[in-house]
Amino acid sequence: MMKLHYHPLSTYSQKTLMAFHEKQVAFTPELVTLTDPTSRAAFLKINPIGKMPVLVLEDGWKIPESSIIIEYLDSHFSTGTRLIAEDKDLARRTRFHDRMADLYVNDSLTKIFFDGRKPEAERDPKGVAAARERLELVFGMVDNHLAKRTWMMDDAFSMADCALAPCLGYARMLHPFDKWKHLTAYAGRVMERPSFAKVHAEAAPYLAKL
Ligand SMILES: N[C@@H](CCC(=O)N[C@@H](CS)C(=O)NCC(=O)O)C(=O)O
Repeated sequence: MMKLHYHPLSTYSQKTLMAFHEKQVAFTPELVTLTDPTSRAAFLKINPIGKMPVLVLEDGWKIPESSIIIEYLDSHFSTGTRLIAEDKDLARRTRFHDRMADLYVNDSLTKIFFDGRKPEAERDPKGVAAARERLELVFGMVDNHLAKRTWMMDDAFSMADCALAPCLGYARMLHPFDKWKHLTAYAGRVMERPSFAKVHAEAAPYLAKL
């Protein structure tokens, strides 16, 4: 069976886990703990860049990058939710929202999260301020986009939601978004989505130890 190398607290891992659950595709979980030297060394052999998740197929082929893993799942499994529309224009729009969530929401939150765990002297207040400014901008854009939509791609749950949903769990703690009503309502729908609920439950014991 294919193996997913990931950690339950990693947002990019959560994104692919949601896709696996949405598509009802089975996999063997391989936990990566980057703070553990043995686990880290083993993972670097799989992905020298050191970023999770990575999907390893039965024939040994390795697929890093969360969006590429989802592209693989969606094109090889017709079960469950279609995550990237067949229509080329809808697919392009899905990929655009996926990029927005990864590059501007996820990476901004990551900056804030890891900065907060550094000793005072090593912190980067300017970088964190820039990350918060970007989040303000993008949350406003997403809120406006969601005003008349259930999911990022209208009525169809997609890869764009798999990318955004895990970010919102962390945003609640790091950069609350209550002032954006449509985004807040969307976050409520996300919490009720079984694929997210499963990911959230798997992360909970690890989150409690942070
Ligand atoms: N573009 C990558 C980003 C993956 C990523 O940044 N993963 C984080 C965890 S959420 C990671 O592995 N960080 C470890 C590190 O940067 O050393 C993807 O979409 O998979």
